Amino acid sequence: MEIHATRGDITQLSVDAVVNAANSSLLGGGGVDGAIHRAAGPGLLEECRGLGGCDTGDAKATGGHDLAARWVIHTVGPVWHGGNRGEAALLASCYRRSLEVADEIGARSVAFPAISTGVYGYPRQEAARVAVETIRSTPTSVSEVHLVAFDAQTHSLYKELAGGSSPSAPT
Ligand code: AR6
Repeated sequence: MEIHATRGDITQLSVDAVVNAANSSLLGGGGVDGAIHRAAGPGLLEECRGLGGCDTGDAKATGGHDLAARWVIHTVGPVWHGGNRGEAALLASCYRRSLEVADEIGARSVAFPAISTGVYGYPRQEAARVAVETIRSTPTSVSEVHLVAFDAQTHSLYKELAGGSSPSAPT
C-alpha cells in the first residue's frame, strides 16, 4: 500500500472514496463534514438520513453524489477528553473500520481527513501517529491512501510519519 501525505481540500480529490469525519447523527455539521455535504449536494444528506446514525469508532458508506469520489465513508471520531477515555482505541477503530468498509465496497484509493483533530480536539501529533500506525497494520485491499492535511502542521507530521510504503499490508 502507498500512503501519501497530501495537503488541501479533501472534497476536490479524485479517489474512489473520501472519508468524512462525521458525528453520530450522520446528518452533517461543520469542518470537513460541512465541506463534504456542501460539495456532494443535498442527495448526500438524503442518503444519510436512511443510515440511522453511526457509533463512535464505526464507519458507514454512502454514494459520493456530486463529488468526484464515488463513495463517502462516514466515520465518527472520539471527542478528546484528555486521553484516558479510550480515545486512541476509538480513533484507531475509525481508520480500521473505514478500510474494512472500503474493502466491502471495492474502493482501492481512499482519502482520510485528520479525524477528530478539529472540533473534537484530539492532539494533532498523537492523532497522526494513530492514523499511520493503524493504516499500516490493517490488512486491506486498498492500495492507495491519501492522508489529507488542511493545515501545515498536520501536513508535516504526515510527511514525517508516512514516508515509505506498508510492509504489513497485502500487495
Ligand atoms: N478538507 C480536508 N480537511 C479538512 C477540511 C477539508 N475541506 N475542512 C476541515 N478539515 P473537523 P472532527 C480538517 O472539525 O474534529 C463536525 O461538525 C480540519 O482542519 O472537521 O472529527 C462534525 O459534524 C481538521 O484537521 O472534525 C462533527 O460534529 C480535520 O479536518 C465534528 O465536526 C478534522 O476537523 C467532528 O470533529
